[in-house]
Amino acid sequence: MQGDLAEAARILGQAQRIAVLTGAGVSAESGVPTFRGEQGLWKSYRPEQLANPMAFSGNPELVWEWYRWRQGIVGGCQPNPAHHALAELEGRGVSVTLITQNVDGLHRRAGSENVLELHGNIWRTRCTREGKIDHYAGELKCSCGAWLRPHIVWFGEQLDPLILDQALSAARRSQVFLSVGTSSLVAPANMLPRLAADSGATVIEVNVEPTPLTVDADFFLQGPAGEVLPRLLAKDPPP
Ligand code: BJW
Repeated sequence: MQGDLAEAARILGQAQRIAVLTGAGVSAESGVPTFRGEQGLWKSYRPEQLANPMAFSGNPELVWEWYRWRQGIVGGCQPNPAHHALAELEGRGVSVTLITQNVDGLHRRAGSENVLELHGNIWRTRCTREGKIDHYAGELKCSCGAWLRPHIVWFGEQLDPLILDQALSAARRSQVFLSVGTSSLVAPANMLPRLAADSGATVIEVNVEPTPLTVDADFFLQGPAGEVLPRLLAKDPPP
């Protein structure tokens, strides 16, 4: 019973508390490359080689060059029907917590407000000496003279404990947990659907291909998020 969109839509429509986890796939149709596809490569580096603190301390200019390239892509992208469908869901008077692994800011640009950015935001910087967080303004050095770094959670780094706590509690409280466009490979985000399921939630996965979560999901709706979500979240879902 993995692919029944109408039944999944019916259960979603009755839920009062919904948690949504999104990954790079939700922004793919906006033109933002995913991490683990061929498109995710830049100058033959894999994201894991650049998105880590060792890479930054060894060559901050190279890591910043990658982030500026990505800022250029994201800056030219617009939210797609998947982002808009999720923003519209928030306006329906039910509790919706949107937990995203994406750093592109497209959910907020689509109008979602209750957003937890688990892995940070590409438009913010953090001083490597003082920890001060700011909007990216083109500068790579702080006024104190230290390097600014992207305010992003790299491999081997801990997530903001406050944001992670909020995500864990939203997963535990949810009646429906929706996982969209994520490979479900990266921890601790990939633990959230299982936590929700253990707390009694119905887990619905939307992806173009199966992931390690698929066997445990109650529903697996295969297809592009920009096509599946507007149907799944329609006010009058198909009978
Ligand atoms: C579509 C679609 C369409 C396509 N519609 N679907 C060894 C060394 C170091 C760390 C570890 C290690 N082993 C394990 C770890 C832990 C590590 C981890 O999980 N690694 C795994 C890869 C094995 N995790 C961490 O390091 C985390 N920290 C941590 O655990 O701290 C603990 C700790 C405790 C004590 C001390 C110290 C630490 C931090 C993880 C941070 C992840 N950061 C990144 C990089 C951010 C950089 C940046 O953006 O610049 O975040 S990794 C990268 O993966 C990025 C993403 O947010 C994240 C998830 O990827 P996502 O979103 O799932 O994308 P893809 O590309 O993988 O998948 C896209 C999916 O969409 C696919 O399934 C497609 O099919 C689908 N799709 N089009 C619907 N139209």
